[in-house]
Amino acid sequence: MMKNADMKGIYSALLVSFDENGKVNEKGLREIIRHNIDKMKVDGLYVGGSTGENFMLSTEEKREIFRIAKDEAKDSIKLIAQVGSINVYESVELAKYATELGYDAISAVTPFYYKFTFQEIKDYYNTIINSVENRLIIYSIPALTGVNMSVAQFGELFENEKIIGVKFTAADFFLLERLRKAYPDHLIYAGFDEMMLPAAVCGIDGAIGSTFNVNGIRARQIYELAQAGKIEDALKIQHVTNDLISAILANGLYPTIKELLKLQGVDAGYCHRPMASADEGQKAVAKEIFDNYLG
Ligand code: MN9
Repeated sequence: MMKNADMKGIYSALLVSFDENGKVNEKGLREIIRHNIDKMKVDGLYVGGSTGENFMLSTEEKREIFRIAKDEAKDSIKLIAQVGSINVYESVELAKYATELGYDAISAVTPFYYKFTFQEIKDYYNTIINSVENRLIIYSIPALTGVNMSVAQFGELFENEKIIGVKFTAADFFLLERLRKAYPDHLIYAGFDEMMLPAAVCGIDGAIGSTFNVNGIRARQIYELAQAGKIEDALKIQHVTNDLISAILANGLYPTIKELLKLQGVDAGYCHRPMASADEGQKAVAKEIFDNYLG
């Protein structure tokens, strides 16, 4: 059996509920976590990612979110803590904290903004994971970070046996296929929910997505049907899913998912400025989206 196979599955990239002033709304955050566990039936949560509006938060707020998520989920599902930051010392602190809390793995986005060399990126990953007794999943999202790594460079990172996989948030299926063939024992998670089926055909081990907070049941169906080789059935569900995702993206990704949660009684709160929360027009569209796809 594949090493680290315990980490396979469907993970929601956890949204965070904020109050109007950008403070974490603990009650709301707990409700989002419960909704994911009880209603979306996900295998795990990816805490502190893009969807968690993480890169706008202080270290203290990131710690608070890790603590609340673990306290609410306990050991009922898998938990991955995204600790990446362009301050590697902050990442180390967060990696230690998440490990103490009992997170099943940590993850770190490729360091962004400055054009770091690959040697610098490698130093960053080894520094983070070698500071803790845990495992690390690379978070690759070139569209937001500008960092593109080759098959060989992933291989250099995977030389550290504590680096167990990658969250692959890209539309590059040639690269995905090459990684799958080259590293059959590493975990590859699809990061774009709208491309889960083609990624599943390439042999992913799971998926991590924002839309699973509201569409987790369909996401699992796509994944499981694809794994069973039932591609046509999976495609039908991907089509409906992508009608939903297209509508969400056109109305504003995170604000709309928060409104869709609120329509189900989950106190998903505000977005964190400078990200704007849904206005009245977006709320009305969210209601239509809900009625069309989730009601
Ligand atoms: O975690 C998410 N990536 C970002 C992965 O939000 C940047 C995806 O789930 C996308 O939100 C989703 C919509 O494009 O696929």
